[in-house]
Amino acid sequence: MSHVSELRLRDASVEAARQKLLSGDHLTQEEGVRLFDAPVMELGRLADAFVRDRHGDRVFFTVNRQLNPTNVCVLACKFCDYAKKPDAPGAYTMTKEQILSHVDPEITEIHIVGGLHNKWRFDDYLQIIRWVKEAKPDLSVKAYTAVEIDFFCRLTKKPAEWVLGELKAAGLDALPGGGAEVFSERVRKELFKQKIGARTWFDVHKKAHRLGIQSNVTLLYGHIETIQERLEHMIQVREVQDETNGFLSFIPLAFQPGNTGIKTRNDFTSAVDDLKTIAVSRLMLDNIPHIKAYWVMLTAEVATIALNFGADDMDGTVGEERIAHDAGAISPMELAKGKLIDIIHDAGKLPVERDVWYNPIEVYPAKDTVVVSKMPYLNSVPFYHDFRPALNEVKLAPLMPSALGRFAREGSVSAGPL
Ligand code: V47
Ligand code: SF4
Repeated sequence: MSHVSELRLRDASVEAARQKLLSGDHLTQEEGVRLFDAPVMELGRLADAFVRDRHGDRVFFTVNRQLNPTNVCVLACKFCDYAKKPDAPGAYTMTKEQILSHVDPEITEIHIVGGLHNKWRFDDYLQIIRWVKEAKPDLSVKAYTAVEIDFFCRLTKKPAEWVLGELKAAGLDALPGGGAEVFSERVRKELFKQKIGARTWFDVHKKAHRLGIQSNVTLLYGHIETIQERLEHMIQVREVQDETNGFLSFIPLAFQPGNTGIKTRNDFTSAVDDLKTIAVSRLMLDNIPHIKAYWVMLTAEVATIALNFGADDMDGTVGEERIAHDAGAISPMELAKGKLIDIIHDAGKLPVERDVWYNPIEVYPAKDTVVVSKMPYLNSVPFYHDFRPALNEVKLAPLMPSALGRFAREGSVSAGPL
């Protein structure tokens, strides 16, 4: 029995989606459109049941820093308030010292993304990875979007496989999901016509997956795109995932209007639209392991609720983020680790600190909470068959045997088949 199979729903479209998912089939674009029109709470119940079947009560986070080494960019995407021309006021290029000041001792992951600098060579970008890895060899490095990788191919006149191989040798661990925007030629021509489209973006990610570099994928929503275009975007991602299985997480990015002129300054996406987009992403992308509630763009408040609408990852502590904040994001620059843990407890979930590949590093149950490890193996099914903890104080955490043994020894997990 699963949460999805036991769920009783009143809305016909959400119930039809439930039946379809139980049969193991992907939802169609039309079914996705109907979900966007469905009552938000019903949609949330199905997405939450779906995510509970996969991840139990776990919500992942990481102790990370965002590093945006330069905002100088040869492109000028209309939705981007971050990029500057080289001589424009506010243009910056970090020194080695400034870059290394982002490598705090407590972080386990660094996320590097920035502009396409008019003077930098590929080696300057490689050097940044080498510096941070030298400073902290156990740091996970998630760096450079497909847009940057394609730029490096142009700079070096080498194929993406070579560029990715060099980055990997320098210490790259995973690719972030940026630069995907919306995979619609109509939107591309309107908002970012100089930038790579869907074909090149997917080509880079497929090549990375083949080289054993896993990646994320984003959707920039809440500007001029239609609901149909959001769903087409999700379906394209799902098709590539069926082929490569290399995507770790899907990240809906709520558009920050800032001074872009696309919308007025305070015309942020509504919380209902944010929650529906998270929930529909969870249900459409049934082959992607994780959905991220990126609090920087959603706000911490909406991200907290999103953890009951299908999201199972909060990204991380982040620190000094520039892209969203230059476009007027109202979230703080950083959330302390303790605050992230509190947010996840507030959502009634179990905080799990992770590495870039979602291996659990630490489990943080709330006071008086009992954590039971639900082993994700078929031979463990009898153990859990009738196990339906009625109390909110019992949290389920699917864990592999090695992790279960370690957390049981450390005392953060109370029971499980050992
Ligand atoms: O590609 C630019 C977006 C992205 C705006 O992989 C904007 O774990 C909203 O990709 N409003 C970069 N978004 C950020 C990104 C990301 C963030 C968090 C986690 C991960 C991950 C990736 O930011 C860009 C672009 O799509 N962006 N301008 C704006 N005004
Ligand atoms: Fe440059 Fe990226 Fe901004 Fe486009 S979104 S202008 S490529 S920094």
